[in-house]
Amino acid sequence: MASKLLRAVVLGPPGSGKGTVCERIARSFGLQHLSSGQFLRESLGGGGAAHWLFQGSQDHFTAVSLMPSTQTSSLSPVFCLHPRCFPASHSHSHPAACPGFPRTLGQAKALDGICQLDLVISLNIPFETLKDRLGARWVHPASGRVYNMDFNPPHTQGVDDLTGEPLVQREDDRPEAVAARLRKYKDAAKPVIELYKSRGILHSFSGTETNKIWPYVYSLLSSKIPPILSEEEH
Ligand code: G5P
Ligand code: MG
Repeated sequence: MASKLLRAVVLGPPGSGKGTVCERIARSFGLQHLSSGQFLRESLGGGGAAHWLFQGSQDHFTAVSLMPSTQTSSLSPVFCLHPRCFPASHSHSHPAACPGFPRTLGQAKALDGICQLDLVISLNIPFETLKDRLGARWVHPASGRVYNMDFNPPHTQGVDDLTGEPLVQREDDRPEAVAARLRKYKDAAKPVIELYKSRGILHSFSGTETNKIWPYVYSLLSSKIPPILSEEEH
């Protein structure tokens, strides 16, 4: 079993299940779940802060700072803030799983200046499946909890299970917005995927169901770091 920190990211198009898979990784391996999209939404909702800090819990955290220009598409990570991010000699085995980052070749190169990734998990899901999933997604804005009317519906329709607060549909889940997001993702992601493939660290998982992909992701990570939950307990 490896004893160093594992640096991993999860990539995939909108609706591919990055958030769902990372939430399972976080619970199964005792990690913090970081989402660049969630931070972005919170920051923009809060008036467009000029600076975001992504950080996990305790002393094993990933901090990536994004400095926006005028458009979200030109975000670039500028530094990994904390010296304890990805320490070279660490006595524990803790991965950093960050869904949706890096999203462009520029971000991938900037990340190279911060650390070398060990593992990239890429989710390949058919376009039609993505559209269906996003159309049925409901979120709890305050926590980022994600539901799907087919896959993981809330106990009571339209209401968050934990807080009882109303669920909303994301603005960018409207069908016309989804099509534009998918196009944008495809163009930006291709060179990123190629880069990690050429480095031999890309692990691609294809399918239409997260529950069928998950055992393979779990098995891959379990071979590198010790889980705290079994595969079924996510
Ligand atoms: P986000 O928030 O990262 P996207 O577009 O990359 O947004 P998104 O939409 O959040 O990704 P996801 O996390 O990949 O999708 O998918 P998910 O939420 O887990 O699953 C989608 C739905 O399907 C959910 O309802 C889930 O319950 C359901 N589901 C999961 N598995 C199954 C299944 O097997 N079956 C079924 N039926 N349902 C399932 O980023 C938002 C925007 O911010 C910007 C970008 O513009 C991005 O579009 N952004 C960045 N910009 C620049 N740089 C960055 N690094 C950026 N990060 C974000
Ligand atoms: Mg997400």
